[in-house]
Amino acid sequence: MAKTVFITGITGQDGAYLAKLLLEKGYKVYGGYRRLSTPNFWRIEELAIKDKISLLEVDLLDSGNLIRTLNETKPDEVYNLAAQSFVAVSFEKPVLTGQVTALGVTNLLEAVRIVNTKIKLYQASSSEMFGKVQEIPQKETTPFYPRSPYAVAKLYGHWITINYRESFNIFACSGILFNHESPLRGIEFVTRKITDAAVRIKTGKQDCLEIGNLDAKRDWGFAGDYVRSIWMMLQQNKPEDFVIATGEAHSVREFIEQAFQHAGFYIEWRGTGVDEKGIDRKSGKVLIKINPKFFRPAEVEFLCGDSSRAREKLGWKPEVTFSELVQMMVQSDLKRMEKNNN
Ligand code: NAP
Ligand code: F7E
Repeated sequence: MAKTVFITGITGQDGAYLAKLLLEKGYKVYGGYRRLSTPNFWRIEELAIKDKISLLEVDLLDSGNLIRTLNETKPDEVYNLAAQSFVAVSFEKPVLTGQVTALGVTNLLEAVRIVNTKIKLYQASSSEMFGKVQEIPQKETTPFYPRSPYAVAKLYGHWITINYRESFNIFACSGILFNHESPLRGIEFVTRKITDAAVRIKTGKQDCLEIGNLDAKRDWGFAGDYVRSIWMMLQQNKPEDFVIATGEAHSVREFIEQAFQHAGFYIEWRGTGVDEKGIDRKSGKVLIKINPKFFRPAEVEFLCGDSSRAREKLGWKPEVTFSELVQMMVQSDLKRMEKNNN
């Protein structure tokens, strides 16, 4: 019989890719979205799956709403992808971030505990929990050192998931996913901000890109590859936590260089610190400027993951390389620009 799944955060990047994957696998998919005055379904529309998903208004802050949702949908698997997921905003809205990204997880776990402890649950943990890294590369046993209210909230979500597994024998897994990007990435995150800007500058719609810390390094993978891993986690015989990463770290600077190259610009760097500028070699125009408003109160300078456990036990590996990812994102933004002319 076809399995039923309930995904929180269906309007987000991972929600869209995971729903597509599970529909292809024959699941009946329920997707939870929070009510907004203007619906935000562009990702599931772009993947042409909106009509195949049963969409439900669900807020992680409302425990009764979650209990009723699980009672009505009777899922075999629940994927908790909803969160206030933007690190920069978490410094401005630390309480809201804690309510949604931390306590929201407990609301959902409680709903599982009350409705049916046989439901398998996935919790979206994050490499941000490693923060000021205590070991290189980071793996499941690396001690955590969160550096933002977001990372602190995710750490709570991570441990409460483990606690419910140990206390109530719930099949709950936590995936410690490193940064994963795609053409469906939110525009506020650095990768999509860069690819969008490269295309807008190329088409004369923007003069330059204002950016923060050029030297932060991340282990960036492709979201399509990463949602495969989270489904695999729930198909195991016993619940376990996994690090998901490519094992390669690249800087924001490198991401800019490659993205701008795909848009036809060769960036040369001049100056230092906040006065550093990225200049187009051909025209001499300044295309990249530093704006300290994009610096974080506490930065995560370097992340690079070791996903050996997932590769061995799940048989997972990433398919898309860093260069392919950058190219895919620029090309998709170019196509969007041509289609929408904005
Ligand atoms: P995303 O695009 O920002 O999506 C987050 C989703 O959460 C959106 O659908 C959002 O709805 C929803 N949401 C926010 N507050 C909610 C609330 N109170 N109730 C219900 N839904 C709410 O994030 P993503 O990149 O897909 O990431 C998915 C999950 O993985 C998140 O938990 C994120 O923190 C975590 N994660 C992401 C990465 C990464 O690199 N992408 C890495 C590690 C972990 P709206 O559309 O209405 O805002
Ligand atoms: O920043 C630097 C910034 O916002 C990456 C979320 O999905 O991944 C994501 O969190 C780096 C940071 O992602 C700008 O300071 C420089 O060092 O793209 P980001 P993030 O903070 O790594 C983790 C794994 C998650 O769990 C989160 O949900 O880039 N940076 N200049 C900038 N970042 C942004 N956003 N904007 C800039 O202008």
